[in-house]
Amino acid sequence: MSTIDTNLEKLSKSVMDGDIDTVKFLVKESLKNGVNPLEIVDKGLAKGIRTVGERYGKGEIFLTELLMGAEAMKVGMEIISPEIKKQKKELKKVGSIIIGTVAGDIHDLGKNIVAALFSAHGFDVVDLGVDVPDQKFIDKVKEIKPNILGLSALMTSTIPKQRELINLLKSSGLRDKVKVMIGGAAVNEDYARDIGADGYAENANDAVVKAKTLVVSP
Ligand code: B12
Repeated sequence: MSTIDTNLEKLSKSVMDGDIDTVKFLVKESLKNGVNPLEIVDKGLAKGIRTVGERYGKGEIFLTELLMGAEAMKVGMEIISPEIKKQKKELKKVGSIIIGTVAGDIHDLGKNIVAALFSAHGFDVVDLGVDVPDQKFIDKVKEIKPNILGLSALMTSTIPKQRELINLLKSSGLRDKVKVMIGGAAVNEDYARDIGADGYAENANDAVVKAKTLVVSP
């Protein structure tokens, strides 16, 4: 295993341990070694938090440990997000997106990665944050007229909001004015099709690729 892979492995373990100082150190070290920021997220931070989630789901760890892991991931992301945004792939504006986590849901680690990558690829990004009330999404779509509305939801209890929002766009006369993309660990391609979303993506990279096709072929 190379030093880079060893560091990413250690990074993932540090997220699992909620060891913020080591996370900070290893993220900076990996960046210094020229590792792509997205690889640091994927093989280090996100891998760690996914394992924490699995253990929490199986009842192997407590909520405090889940919180500590999430905090460690957040601190790592605070260092990496500006680096992702720096990787501007295109100079001209590609399109615009409003993104947010639906009402009742405060998960934002993944949504923030998606937002950072959209920004790096030349999209204007308006991030409404977490626990966003339905009406706020609608008002912002009216105001900003983005190409895409991105809805993140991580829990089985909050994914119905994505369907509700699509219905609300319809009843507000906005459905044909904006493409809707959905994401989050609890949803998939079939669900996206079922609720009438225009796109689903499993990760930030796919999200940007998919969004670009939606913007060029409306
Ligand atoms: C970290 C975490 C937390 C953190 C959140 C911190 C934060 N700032 O986000 C904390 C500790 C606060 C938390 C709280 C809770 N959590 Co939590 N959490 C997680 C965990 C472990 C990881 C989520 C994560 O960040 N993943 C890493 C990122 C990189 O991946 P991602 O979010 O999937 O995002 C990627 C893709 O999905 C996609 N994507 C994401 N959004 C979007 C949007 C668009 C438009 C697109 C195109 C793509 C896209 O791209 C992203 C990047 O690749 C998950 C486990 C899991 N498997 O998801 C549980 C999990 C989601 N949580 C869960 C639960 C139950 C809770 C709590 C209710 C716990 C409690 N008892 O209080 C609370 C909920 C509070 C609330 N009202 O929202 C459950 C949900 C179960 C379910 N099926 O409903 C899970 C699955 C854990 C479990 N196994 O039980 N949680």
